[in-house]
Order: sequence, then structure tokens, then C-alpha cells
Amino acid sequence: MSVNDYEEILKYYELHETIGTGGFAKVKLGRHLLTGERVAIKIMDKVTLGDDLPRVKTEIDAMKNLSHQHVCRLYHVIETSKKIFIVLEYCPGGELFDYIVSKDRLSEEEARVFFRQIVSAIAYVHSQGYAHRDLKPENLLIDEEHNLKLIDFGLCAKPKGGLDYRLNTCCGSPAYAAPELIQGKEYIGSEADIWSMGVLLYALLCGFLPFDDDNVMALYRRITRGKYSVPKWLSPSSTLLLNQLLQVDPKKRITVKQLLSHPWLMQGYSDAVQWQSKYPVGHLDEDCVTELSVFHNKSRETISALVSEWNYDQMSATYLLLQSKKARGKRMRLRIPSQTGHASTTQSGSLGPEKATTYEDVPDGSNVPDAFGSMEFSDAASLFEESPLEEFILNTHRTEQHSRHDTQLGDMEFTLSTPVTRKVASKKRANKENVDAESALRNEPPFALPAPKAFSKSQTEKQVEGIPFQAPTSKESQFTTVTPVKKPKAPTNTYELTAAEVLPERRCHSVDLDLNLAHVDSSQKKRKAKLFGSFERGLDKVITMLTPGKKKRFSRQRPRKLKEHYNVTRTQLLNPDQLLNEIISVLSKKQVEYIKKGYTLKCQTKPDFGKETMKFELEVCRLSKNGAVGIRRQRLRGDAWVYKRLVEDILSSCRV
Ligand code: 6BB
Repeated sequence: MSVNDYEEILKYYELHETIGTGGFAKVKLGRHLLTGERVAIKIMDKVTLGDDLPRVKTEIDAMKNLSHQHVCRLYHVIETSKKIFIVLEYCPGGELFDYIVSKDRLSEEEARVFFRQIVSAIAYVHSQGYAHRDLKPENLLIDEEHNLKLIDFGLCAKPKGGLDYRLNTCCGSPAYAAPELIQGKEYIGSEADIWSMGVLLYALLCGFLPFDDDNVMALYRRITRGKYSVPKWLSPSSTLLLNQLLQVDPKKRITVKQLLSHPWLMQGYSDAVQWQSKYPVGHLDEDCVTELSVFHNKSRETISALVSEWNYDQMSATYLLLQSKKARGKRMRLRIPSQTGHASTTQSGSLGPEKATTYEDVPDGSNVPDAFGSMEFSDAASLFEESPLEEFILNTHRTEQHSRHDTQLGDMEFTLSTPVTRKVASKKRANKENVDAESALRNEPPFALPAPKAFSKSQTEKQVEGIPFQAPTSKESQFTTVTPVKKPKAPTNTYELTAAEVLPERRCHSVDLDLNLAHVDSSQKKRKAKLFGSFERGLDKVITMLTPGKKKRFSRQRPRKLKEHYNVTRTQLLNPDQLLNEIISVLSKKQVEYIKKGYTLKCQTKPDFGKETMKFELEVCRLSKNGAVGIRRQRLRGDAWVYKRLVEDILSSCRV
């Protein structure tokens, strides 16, 4: 791992906190420097990727070909000798999964709104010859306008002979997999996607899965039999549609074409689902081209030619992000963020409009609370990342480049304080590097808990084909999930500088240096000690640059104030410390390891044979609206349904 790994991405983006660590990728939030637009950045380490490298190639290739209002947009691909960075559309609403969980289940009307969008996305994906093969609510994100965006095309397939050609790779998540797929038969990708859509619709309408079992073989038996419970609240038309989607025989299953104007999808609508892309193809937006041509001091023809290459480089990203800004009615001026008031140097490390005072100067309607409970991102990257040192190195790098940034060492905070130098780099060179990285990517060989049952039988009304249905119990008594509330956007300033490049070393907020070992068990201590060792080595490099700085930024004396969001649960308690202590005692009882960082508990389940480790955060906060004490929850790693049950269990065990 070296500082250079991040040099390229930091030329174009600020890096903020990690919001997810998957099997082989880490997802960070970021901000595109020229447009000030927020993005999600998938970061992969080539060595760690190993056999998963083809998945990344598949994902990039598919996303380059897919351009649709309900498919997450690809902006930029950067490949360095060790890393691959994929810059993607920002979806502050987080996963559809969390949204369903927060509401227990969706009303038929709300489920219809979402399902129409899912049908639209899948009809489009299929029309382009792709099968997604990993449809699930975790792979549908909610954007600023509360619209769904399909993500994760790593398992998608584009059969050479067309989508009617049979596939034989068994992939995806078992609970959403079609019977023919788990039986190891050859299958048609689009038919398998339709089955997964049935599971998805069931999850939307019921809040739990139609086929579920801790034992994978038992789960497969359930799927193969195709029998599921029909809860009492399902309308006859919903039941009928589910039955058409969840047909064990793929030939009897409804097709996506039939779905477009299916009576259930048409209820309350006058038009069939629009599946065609609303994004213009082959035509460039005049205003975006003009802005780029003024900024680069190049002719409109030159810019149009460069954008039309679609190299998914800085040019593509800037064009697409300008376009997205325009579509949201925002001013689309390209400016270099100021050094003085730059978001990188703000205390909170926030990406939110309230704090990003150098970027936004017109209301943009993007003031919906994000999946972190506010527009403010939490302070530091997860302590459980694959390579916590990376976070540190990024900050070390900054100091090597004579920048100024705040960081924290254990309970002490320092300001790295040295003169800031600015480098005016040639855009041409940057562009060329990206094109090279891209072509290098093209030339690569093909990248190819037993949970507590939260449901009681008593609420069952219907039984379908002898399978007893289990409905949720009301365990939520003391907790109320709050609904998002829009808040007017704070006025912000304009850019201050218009130079060609900002130093990359100023752009990373992620700091991962909590070295407090007080609450971790021995294995964790070892891990942390390892981090400490690495940290000390890194520390040697920067210690001379450290000067005692501002008030502590990371070990909070008070809980954060968060806007209301469905990832935030309100409690009746008045004292945040009492709640924190209560959660800590429950975590200890439930054998969940945690690291306390201010009012955030970074939790991890112990590795257990055959079970995936769960990583998640619980943060005691205050709700900005009424000062009530709440808990923000965020899944970082692990199966979404296992997480749901675990967090439900933890929260319901808290005496609040
Ligand atoms: C993406 C995203 C895009 O995230 C852990 C995995 C885009 C995520 C996002 C968010 C919450 C708040 C703000 C932004 C493409 N692929 C993967 C992506 C994966 C993570 C989703 C959350 N759970 N915006 N955001 F999710």
C-alpha cells in the first residue's frame, strides 16, 4: 500500500467516510472537486481482489453500457498499479433494504411506486442484453429524489447469443435465487431475474423473505418447493402478482414485458411502466459543453469530441456531474474549491450543504437527510476496514505534501500545520493518465446467526398450502422510527478560486486513528495493536509536523445532532449517556464486540464457524428537531436480514 495509490483519485475528488465494506470493495463517499457534486467511490485493491477481478471488469463494462434513470450512474474509472476506483452516482437515501426495515413493510401504494421503478430498470437492463442476477433490496439505493437506482452489476451476464441463451453459473444471494439456478440447471438469466423480483416484491410488501432458513439446504428445499406464506394484509391482486412472479417453472413465470402493463402495476396509473432510458443518447447537452469549453479554454467542438469518447475519465465525470446538477436546477459553474474555506479543512469533515460552503450557492433541493441521519457524515472511517492504515496514510500523505489537516491521536487531537502549496497541473496530462488507466483496464485478462425470531404465530391469519405464516410481533414498543423531514438549505458561499488543479493531499477527510483499547477483547486488541504498530511507523514520518491543535474533533463530548431519517430510531430517554451505557451493556451480554468512539459504537459480531461477521455502527444522537435522544444505525458489512434481526434484538433488549 502506498500513498501513490490514492494520488490519482485525490486529484479529482475529496474522499470522505467509508459507508460499506463488502467482500472485496470498500465504498467511500466523496466529492468531485470541479463540480462540487457528491459521489460514491468504490475502492478495490487488486491484490485482495484475486479471483474477484473479473467481477470488477464485468461491473465496469456493464455500467458503461447502461444509462438509465433507475440504474446507478458510472462517472469515472481510475486504475492505478494497485487499486481500482469506480466513481458512482450518490444515493443519500441508502439501501431500499434499510428503508423497508425502518417501516416494517411498505404499503401496497408505496411498494407499487418502487416496484414500477424496479420493473423499469430490469426491462431496460434486459433490453440491453443483460441479466442482473443479484437483485435484492440491498442492491437498490434511494437517491435524493427518493427514486431507486440499481447497483452492483458484478454478477451480471450478457450472453453472446442474446438473453435467450442459457447460463450455468450459480450466483447471487441464495434467498433471492430462482429454483432452476440453485438446482444447478442451465437457466435463462432474465427468467431468474423475474423470480428475484418476486422475492423482492414480497420483501417490500411483507418486510420479510418468502423463503428463509438458517440452514442453506433447508432454504434450497423451500425455494424448490416454491411454497410461501401469504400474510393477511396482502390484497388479492398482490397475491396474484406474487404468484405469477414466484412460479417454480420458469416457463410459467410472468415476463418483464407482461409486467409493464400488469393490472397491479397499473393501479392508480394511467400509463404502463416506461422502461426506455430518459437519458439522452448520442446527443450532448449544450450548456454542459459550453461550461466545459469555457473552463478548459477549448473550442466546443474539441470538448464535444472529448466527451463523446466516453472514456469514463475526468472529462466524462465532469460532463455527467454537470448534467446531473443541471437536471436538479442547480447552477452548473465549474470552479476550483477555495483553499481557505474548503470542505477538507472544515471541522466536521462534512459533505453536507450546510458545511460545504465553498460549493453551493443556489438551493438545490438536495437537503434530504442522508442515510447517516443527516447531511453530515460521521467523523471517521470505520475502524473495521480492511486496511485501517490506508486512512492514516492518506493523512500522512497530506503532511508530506505540506498541507494542513486535523487528525486525532487517541484522545489527543493535533493539527497538521504546514504551509499549503498549490500545484497547477496540466489537465491534458491528467486526462491522458486516465485514458491510459482505462485502456490498461481493458487490456487486462477478463476480470472474471441463528437469529432471534422476531415474529409470532398469533398474528397469522392465512395459511397457504399448509405453511404457517409468521407475522412480526410489536417489539418496537420504546422505539419509534422517525420519518425524513425536508429542511431548508442553509445559504452558502461561492468558490473563491478558479485555478486548474487543487492538491490531492487536501482532499481526504477519513481519519481512522482511535487507539483507545479499553473496550475491545483480546483478538481485537491484537488487531488494534497491529494497527498501532503500523501507525507508529507512519507516525515517525509526521510527528515533527504535529502541533497541538483545536479542540477535540473525534472524541465527542456530546452526541451529534442528526436530522431525522429512517436509520435513526427515537427513544423516550432524555439522557444520551444512559442510553449509551444501556446499549453497551446489551452488546456485552450479546457477545457483540465494539469500539466506542465518542457516542458511536463500532460493532462487530464475533467470527463464528460458517457465519459471516457483521459490522455495523450504533450511534447515540440527538434529533435536531426536538432534541430527543435517538440511535442511528448503519450496516457496514454482512447479510442485511441477519443484521436486521440482530439490531432489532439489541434495541429491543435495551431498557429505555
Ligand atoms: C452508493 C453506491 C453506489 O454503495 C453499504 C454499501 C451511492 C452509496 C450512499 C449511501 C448512503 C449515503 C450516501 C450515499 C454504487 N454502488 C454501491 C454504493 C454501497 C453501500 C450502500 C450502503 N450500504 N450512494 N451511496 F448508500
